[in-house]
Amino acid sequence: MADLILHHYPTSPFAQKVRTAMGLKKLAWKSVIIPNIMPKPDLMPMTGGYRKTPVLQVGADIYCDTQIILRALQRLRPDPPLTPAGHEGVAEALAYWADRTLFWPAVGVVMGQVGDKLPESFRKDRTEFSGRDFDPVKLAAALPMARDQLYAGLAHVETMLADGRVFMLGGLPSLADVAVYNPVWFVRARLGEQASPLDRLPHIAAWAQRMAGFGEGTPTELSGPDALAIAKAADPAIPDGVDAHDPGGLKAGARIAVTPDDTGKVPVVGELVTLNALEVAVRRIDERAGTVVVHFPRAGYVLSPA
Ligand SMILES: N[C@@H](CCC(=O)N[C@@H](CS)C(=O)NCC(=O)O)C(=O)O
Repeated sequence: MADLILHHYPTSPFAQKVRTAMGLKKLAWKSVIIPNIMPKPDLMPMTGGYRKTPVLQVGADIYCDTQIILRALQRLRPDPPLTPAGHEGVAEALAYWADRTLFWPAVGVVMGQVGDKLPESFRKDRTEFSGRDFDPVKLAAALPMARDQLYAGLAHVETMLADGRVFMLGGLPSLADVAVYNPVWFVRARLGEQASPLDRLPHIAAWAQRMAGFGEGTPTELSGPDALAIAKAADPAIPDGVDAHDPGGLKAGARIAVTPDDTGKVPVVGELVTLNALEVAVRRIDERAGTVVVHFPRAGYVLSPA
């Protein structure tokens, strides 16, 4: 069974989403620490330009974005499930809602308070990454708005937990929990457990302790160059194939670009090998990584001919 190799850095909330899933599943995994700003010289040969954190590597298969990373984890290490039987759709939908609506307000809450303590190189990188000026003064001014948005979103989760259930969907933890834990963890880690608006969400506070209790599984360090050597020595898994009736009309083998629709909008170009409602994957060849297949979720990604 090929190793699970996570390319990440400790302070990344989206990486925490995956590390918590590793803990929930009690997995052993390899940890490659990447820089938190560009350049990322050992990651780019693998992804072909995708620069976000985290990335999961399994041999010569490279999974970009936590949506597809967690689906890959689920397929490769199914027990215990991240999407309990009968709750798959609701778990995925809640996770996507959390990724898209809770993360940025949480970033606003944190950066509105510590933005002025971060180095100029980080501020410059995040301005480029997000297309929005990372100006500590503007971030501090926007703090009340970010706090209110986070409070409004988390209030729904507080309501779910208020009936005494242990996790968001009932007695078992799911993808929905690890996704909501990402922004909650970020605020707790950077500002403390009592930071506003968490101080007004007691059910979430108790649930967050339970989530922290899963830990992060068992990571072992690996270097970036060693991870590249593993990719080069491996063959990608046989791809799922292209849905001939996909509404976009793209055909297997087409040369396409896959680009995130929100931040870090760097196109990844390759030959289309998988396309369905949930996934798009391209094959590409790199001098250092060899032949790799780079997988993305379909939601949140723009496909164009290249
Ligand atoms: N939709 C992506 C979002 C990932 C994301 O935005 N990650 C942040 C860190 S938490 C990032 O890439 N920041 C810039 C960087 O690490 O270079 C996912 O689910 O993985």
